[in-house]
This record gives sequence, structure tokens and C-alpha cells, in this order.
Amino acid sequence: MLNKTTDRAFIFIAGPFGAGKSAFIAAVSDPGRTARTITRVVGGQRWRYDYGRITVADDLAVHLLAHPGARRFDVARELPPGTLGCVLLVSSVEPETFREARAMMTHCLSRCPVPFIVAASKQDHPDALSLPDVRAALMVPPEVPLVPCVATDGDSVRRVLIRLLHEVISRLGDETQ
Ligand SMILES: Nc1nc2c(ncn2[C@@H]2O[C@H](COP(=O)(O)OP(=O)(O)OP(=O)(O)O)[C@@H](O)[C@H]2O)c(=O)[nH]1
Ligand SMILES: [Mg+2]
Repeated sequence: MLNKTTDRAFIFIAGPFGAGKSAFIAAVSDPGRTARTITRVVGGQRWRYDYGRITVADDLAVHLLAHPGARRFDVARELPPGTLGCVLLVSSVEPETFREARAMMTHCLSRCPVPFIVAASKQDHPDALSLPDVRAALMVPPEVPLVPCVATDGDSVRRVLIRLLHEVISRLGDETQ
């Protein structure tokens, strides 16, 4: 999946309004490279994305793109070449966003060509729903990982990204069998 010409690995972050996508990127991006917005042209349209970069080695970086707001998106078309996987971020304290989150998840289930996981953000909030409650409310299928997240905390965000990478590696294992 990674080689000299695609040493730009991307991870795509989606989720409803206020789920914590910008915070998620800011929490793990290289200092000085946070809170950046980039514009991409996809299918003839210009779209804005939150952008962050994690330098892994001199010649390898992981680029994070966050899907802004609750814009309807076409995951299959919007993922740049080199996308490893996708995180669907959902707030554990804003059930009013669950309907939108469920629509996004259904869309990802049918259209996402790379592994994706769901991360329940704001787990540090005293009123946060438990993971089983979030899974039930969103009807996350058993085969889709649902992980806790505090999007403002770098260690927590890194754990989410590592979980996603385990899914990526597991999918690679399936493909080589
Ligand atoms: N305590 C806590 N606050 C969070 C967490 N995630 C996000 N926030 C806060 O929630 C608010 C919204 O977070 P954003 O990162 O702006 O959410 P977003 O998904 O980028 O929002 P849009 O781009 O408007 O859709 C901000 O004030 C964040 O600091 C979390 O896990 N814990
Ligand atoms: Mg944002």
C-alpha cells in the first residue's frame, strides 16, 4: 500500500457537526501544522478540509483530512490515493447528531473502500454515553470497531489511530491469504 510514489498516507476523519474532528487533528498534528485548512477539487467542485500532518520519519508522513461539518460526502470519491482508512467521529454527549452519524455510517458501510472505525468522542464528559449505548443508538454493526475517544487528548487520539491501523493490517492479511 505504501511505496515511493505514494509515501503520502492519508487518514480521513468524518462526523457530524461538533463531533471533534478539528480537535482530533489538532491533538496529534506536528506543532505549527495544526488548524490548517486546505482546499481540494473533487469531481469539479472545490471543498475545504481540516488538515494535519504527522511526521513518522524523514520520508514518511501521515496526513489527516477532516471532513468539515455535516456536509454530505461521497466517501468513495473524496478519499485521496494513499488513504489507509477512515474514522467516523461521533459525540457521546450529543444524541441529536446520531441521526446524521447513522446516515454517515450507513454510507461508509456501503461505499467506503478502505477500513473504517467509529470513535465515540467526548468520553471525558460526565454525561457521556457508554460505548454499548453509543453502539446501540447508532446501530453500529458488530464487525465495525467502536472505540472511545477524547478528541482533545493526543494520547487518546493516537490510540484511535492505532486501532484503525490494526484494521488496515488485518485487511491486508485477508487480502494476501
Ligand atoms: N472535553 C472534550 N471536548 C471536546 C472533545 N472533542 C471535541 N471537543 C470540543 O467540542 C467542540 C467542537 O469540537 P470541534 O473539533 O470543533 O468539532 P468539529 O467536528 O470539527 O466541528 P465542525 O467542524 O463544526 O463540524 C470544541 O470546543 C472542542 O474543543 C472531547 O473529546 N472532549
Ligand atoms: Mg471542524
